[in-house]
Amino acid sequence: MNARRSLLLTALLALGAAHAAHAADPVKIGFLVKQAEEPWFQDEWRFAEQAAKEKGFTLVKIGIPNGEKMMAAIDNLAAQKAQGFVICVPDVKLGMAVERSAKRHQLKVMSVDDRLVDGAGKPIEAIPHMGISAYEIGKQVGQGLAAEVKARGWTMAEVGAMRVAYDQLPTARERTQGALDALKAAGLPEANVVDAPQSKTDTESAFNAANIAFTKNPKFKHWVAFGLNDEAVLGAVRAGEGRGFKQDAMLGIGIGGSQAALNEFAKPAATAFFGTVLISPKRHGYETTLLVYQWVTENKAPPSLTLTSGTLMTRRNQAEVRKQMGL
Ligand code: FCA
Repeated sequence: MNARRSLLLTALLALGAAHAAHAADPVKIGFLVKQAEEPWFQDEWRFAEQAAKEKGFTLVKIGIPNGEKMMAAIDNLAAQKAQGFVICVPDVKLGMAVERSAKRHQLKVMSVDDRLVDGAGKPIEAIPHMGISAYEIGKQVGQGLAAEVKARGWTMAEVGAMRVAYDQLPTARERTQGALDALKAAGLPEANVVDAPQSKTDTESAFNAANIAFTKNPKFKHWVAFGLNDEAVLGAVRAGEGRGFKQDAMLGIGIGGSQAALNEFAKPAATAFFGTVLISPKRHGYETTLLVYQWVTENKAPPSLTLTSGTLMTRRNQAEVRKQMGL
């Protein structure tokens, strides 16, 4: 009995020592994003830095535009003795690879914005996630467009609805579905929906996609445009301008509300970029990083799923809305 007890004690002491040694390592947390040049991700990084500064840990920011760079970045974090990371992957189908690599390196991982899926396309529940309430936010986009269509006295039958689409990404599909459902509920005929599939989630790809869609659908007098983010809608708006659809003939509402949208609102004359649903880079950057920090230092795992909300922001009410959101 005694021998067994002392053995147990030794084991406990050893465990404690190992834990203490671990706790003494400086905390290092990675923040990996798929599109480092996009203002939304720049904002997430900025807020993640704020968490690092407050808590006194090191933040390692790495851009991961493809799977190869992503795998190298995770290995790199492990080699630097990081303990965990937040990730927005270049392709959600890389989910299993992320999970395996994190496990192998004993790194805590949490996803942000784009939820990882397994081989069957199901969300990987074991990886905590913070994303936006995509469908609801999409609905806000659609309702905002419908309200402005009405305010301008346009007839829905004459309005083409351009869905800048990136359907391989579930959150993107849900966002545009929400917008479509709201527009249809407001009287948009199904036949007026025009898909403009983009090959990447940036402005240039959206511009190219929208140009093709305009060419194929010359019959509409007015246009509304929506997509997964501000870049998608900006691409459509720029393409519209090239076709003679300026702000009096076209309306777009994006999702994001970071610098890309603000630059557009700052132009002296209004463009067809009517508004955006402002989402919170602070929650997605600061809060996720803090959650991983607490996971590393207190062994407290983040909630498995957090969905954040948004607020419609237009050129008119931008200052007020940003203030309300603490930006
Ligand atoms: C996705 C989009 C980004 C941003 C984020 C919240 O990752 O690609 O533009 O909208 O969700």
